[in-house]
Amino acid sequence: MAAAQGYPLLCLENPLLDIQARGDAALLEKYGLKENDAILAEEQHMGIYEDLLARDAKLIPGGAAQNTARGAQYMLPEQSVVYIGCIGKDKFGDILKKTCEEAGVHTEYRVDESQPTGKCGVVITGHNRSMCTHLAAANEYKIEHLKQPEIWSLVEKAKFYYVGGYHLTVCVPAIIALGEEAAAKNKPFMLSLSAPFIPQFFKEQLDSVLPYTDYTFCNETEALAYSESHQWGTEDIVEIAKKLAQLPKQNTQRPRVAIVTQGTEPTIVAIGSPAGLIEVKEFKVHEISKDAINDTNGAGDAFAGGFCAGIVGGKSLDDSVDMGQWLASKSIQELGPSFPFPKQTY
Ligand code: 26A
Repeated sequence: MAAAQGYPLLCLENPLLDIQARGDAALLEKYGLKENDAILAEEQHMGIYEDLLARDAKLIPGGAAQNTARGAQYMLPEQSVVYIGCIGKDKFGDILKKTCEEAGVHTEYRVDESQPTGKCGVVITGHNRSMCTHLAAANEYKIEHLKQPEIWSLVEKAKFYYVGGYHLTVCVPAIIALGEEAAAKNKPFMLSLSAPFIPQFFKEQLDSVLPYTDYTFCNETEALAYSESHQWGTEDIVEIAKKLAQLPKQNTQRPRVAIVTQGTEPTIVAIGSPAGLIEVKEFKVHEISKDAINDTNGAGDAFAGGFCAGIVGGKSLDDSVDMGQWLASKSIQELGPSFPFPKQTY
């Protein structure tokens, strides 16, 4: 049952179950995958899930923004986060729902009767992960679901929004509806670029929602892909962050903050201003020894989760970045996009 007072943070994207196993160069080559990438599965990729299961794959709840939702809830008081997306009527869907419940995240899934729950094949090689996603039911999210009175009332009650950029492949009108609501009521709207293929192949969709963003997250490869697809002519991450921060904005009451994570390198934060002056800050990551890393799948989602927890909790920008880096360092010590249990405190 939805809490009468709603949930301060509302997250939207594609609920997926990760099928994750260690792989090797031969497996990557068989499916034409790069060692560190995220793609949408096509016909020729469909065998990868069986291949991963044959390698003793683990089933781990995933979906980038669903990971972020669980991460934010990990650091916030109870009943702080609601997550929406579309699952199938099957065992995988049940696993996702249960995991969110256990993590304290309230879900309002649309359940599609015809498609199975989406899945993401994750091939781990060393500290890299290659992801191949079959969206299936996740692709069936429709604006009508968001506009149902009981869902829209949660949208109105929310005070912060986080959308995974991967949803740009699914339902742009839903993202815009959230962006409009956020801008009209001066509520922060946060979006991750998610993967290089989003600025490359979903450029128009991305550019139609970027004006709504108050916080824009990406990693260095996504920043470079954005710069390239927009012919900015620069590979300098600080320059790209500054340009992202200065892109046109719907809600002029807030500056845009562009946040670029770079693996173990410092996180770059650029803060725009109406006068065109841009402040740039750098934050060192929370270092852990290489041996302590389990896998980096979901590191960026965890960063966004910790950061959102900071913003929702009324913390400063600097503190929120630090919370993101703390949660990311915790997540990469776990298998897949998970967080330590019993709960550790920041
Ligand atoms: C549309 N695509 C490609 C995707 C995803 C995705 N989540 C939503 N949509 N491709 C991979 N992921 C998720 O990213 C997480 C790691 O950042 C995986 O499910 C994984 O949990």
